[in-house]
Amino acid sequence: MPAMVAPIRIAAMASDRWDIFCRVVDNFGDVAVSWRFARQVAREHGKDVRLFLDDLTVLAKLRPEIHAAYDEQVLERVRVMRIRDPFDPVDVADVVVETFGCDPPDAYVQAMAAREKKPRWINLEYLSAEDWVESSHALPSPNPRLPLTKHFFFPGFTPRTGGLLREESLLRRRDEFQADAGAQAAFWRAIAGEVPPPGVLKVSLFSYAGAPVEALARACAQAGGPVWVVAPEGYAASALDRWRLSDRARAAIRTFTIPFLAQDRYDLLLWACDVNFVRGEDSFVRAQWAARPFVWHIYPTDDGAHWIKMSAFLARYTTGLDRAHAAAVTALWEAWNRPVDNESPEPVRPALAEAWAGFTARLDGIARHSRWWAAALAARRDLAAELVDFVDNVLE
Ligand code: TRH
Repeated sequence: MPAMVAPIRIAAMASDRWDIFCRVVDNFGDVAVSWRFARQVAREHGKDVRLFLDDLTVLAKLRPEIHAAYDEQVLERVRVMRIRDPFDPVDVADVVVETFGCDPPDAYVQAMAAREKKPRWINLEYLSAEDWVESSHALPSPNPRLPLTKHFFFPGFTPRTGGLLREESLLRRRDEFQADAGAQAAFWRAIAGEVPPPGVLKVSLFSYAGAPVEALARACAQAGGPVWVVAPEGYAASALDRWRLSDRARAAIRTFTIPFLAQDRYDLLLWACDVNFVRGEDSFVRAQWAARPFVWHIYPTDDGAHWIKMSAFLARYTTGLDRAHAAAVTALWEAWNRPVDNESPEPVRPALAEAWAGFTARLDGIARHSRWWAAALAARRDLAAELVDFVDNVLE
């Protein structure tokens, strides 16, 4: 069957051609990060970008403009291509980025090796706050068989890493939205059908299965409210829907399970809420740019390494917070990441209700810190700019 190709509208673009490869492991994050990065390299750095995906359904969920059935289409100056098998490596790019070690198709790698001017080859890695990242960042890895060298590029929170994804206009749009009561009211009417009255604590929920959602909802109700809890379609929303509110609870808490939001509208939810529960990698970073208190549900690994990863971030994030506020943040994060079924051998953690009460009692201080933290991160160049500079000026 001939490839389904949408009409190509874009004019010939800048000299440097970038091909970005991403394979969907699970969830949304891998594609979410790859799309954001591709869009930024195309829009802000004028590169001619192709984003190759093995599954377009995830991007279509994040960007409803995408047709999952099309093998080739253009969105926001990015040519979105399906990784077809067999893969026909038409005109290898100047720069090849594989995300999260996804390995471009072998035929493409062979074509890279055959190219007279060897492409610059980057492996864009997962985000971690752990110390070892600094010593691994930008390291070369010569290919054992082919005349090619791959460089590892690590996102991160310190100057000796690749930084974080942050679009040029992001913080300006955030500040405009957070200063515009009308825009926020319109957003709430659109997602909840009404505007939260003044004084309501607005909480957004995005988690993996196993997060103690019901315990949190109960804690919100016990804390006396008023609280609005908003959960886009997913694990947390299903758990909220299953939770049978008692009359007393109904007085203090309102829950809203809403459709999955397009990626750029999800930012509005984070900007509009007072506390954001996020997960994975991309929403974790977006919550930090929202400059609002947040709680991270980290992707659990069987070996428990996720606790080390979370502690490494907490050690950086709580720097500058006094002991009581740092303890309140840590207690809630740890209680939230404790799987509902406490079979695991780990030591007993503070009850979620206690941790929630401690966190909300210190919310003003944590909110101030979240703004300081976002501003400190924003003082650094963003990841796309760092990577383009690395490729154009360091590797060239
Ligand atoms: O979907 P995730 O759990 O993805 C994660 C990461 O890829 C992580 O690196 C990997 O280890 C793990 O999977 C296996 O979480 P993440 O990274 O936050 O990506 C979710 C994306 O979905 C993010 O871009 C925000 C977006 N989103 C929306 O666009 N609309 C929504 O309504 C919601 C709730 C999220």
